[in-house]
Amino acid sequence: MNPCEAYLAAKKTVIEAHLQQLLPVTEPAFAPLYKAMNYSLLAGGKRIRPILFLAALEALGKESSVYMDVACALECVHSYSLIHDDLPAMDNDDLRRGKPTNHRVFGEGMAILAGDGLLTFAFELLARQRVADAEKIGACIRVLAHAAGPAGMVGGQAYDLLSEGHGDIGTEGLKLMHRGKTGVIFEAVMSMAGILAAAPAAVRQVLQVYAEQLGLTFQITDDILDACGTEAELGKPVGSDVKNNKATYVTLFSLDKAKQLAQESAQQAVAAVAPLGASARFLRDLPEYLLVRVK
Ligand code: GRG
Repeated sequence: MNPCEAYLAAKKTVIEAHLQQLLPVTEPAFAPLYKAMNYSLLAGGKRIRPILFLAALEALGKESSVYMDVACALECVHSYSLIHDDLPAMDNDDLRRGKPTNHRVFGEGMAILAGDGLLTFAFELLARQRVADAEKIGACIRVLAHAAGPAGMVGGQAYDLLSEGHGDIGTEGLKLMHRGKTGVIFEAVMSMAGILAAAPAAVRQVLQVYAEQLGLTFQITDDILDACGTEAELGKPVGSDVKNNKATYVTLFSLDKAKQLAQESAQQAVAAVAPLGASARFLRDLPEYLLVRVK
């Protein structure tokens, strides 16, 4: 295991330990809802958003372990988005992370509510933490709400929904959709770390550029994996983009060009965090790790 993989594994373990105890059943009558929420929240996944958040804090010289609630709020938002994305009215998927999707296990109504519950609970987690002062956490709440909402993830998802079956949204349309669905949350993650660490403007700009380029690497490699990966590797059906006539970096460009673009964005992400020095080692190693998955 190289240092990047070791860091990912160690952080995934602490994040999952924290997630385990976040949503205990306090009202027996609501137990089915909590079961559905915990089913998706604890179903594995890379935990890349909370890991990035903790790594950014550490790169800025901060103790990250005190911000576990904030880190896990990011994963709650992510879990909600996956539950809703899999619904019959959206992608209508049966498998996620190698397990039946939430609505396949608990029914459509409960899956919608599990997503609603996780999204709302994420903001409760942020609002009730007592580590950061009110001004900083207020700023984090604004950043995450903006990124997850209509100007960000929900907007990107709506654009995706409306463009379904039209593989012809063009490069600009593809960028808009990907940035909305994925990129802005990566940007919010890094921005929140910058806020909590009280980083100077120049450092926040470094984090912003890193997030943009890493988000791009992540999106392009995800498109490549959908075209070339296996269901066993990814825990979800592959080839769905082509099947649904969805525009991707592979369909709009070519496999080779997509790989080249992923390489370029990864290089730019690495270059962006160079000024942060040794404490940013994981942030520097991560883009290459994402690329290895599609080599
Ligand atoms: C329903 C409002 C709403 C939004 C859904 C995030 C999203 C928007 C949809 C998920 C579908 C998808 C493939 C989006 C592209 C981003 C992406 C690769 C998500 C999967 O994230 P990973 O790879 O998943 O981090 P794991 O399973 O590792 O947590």
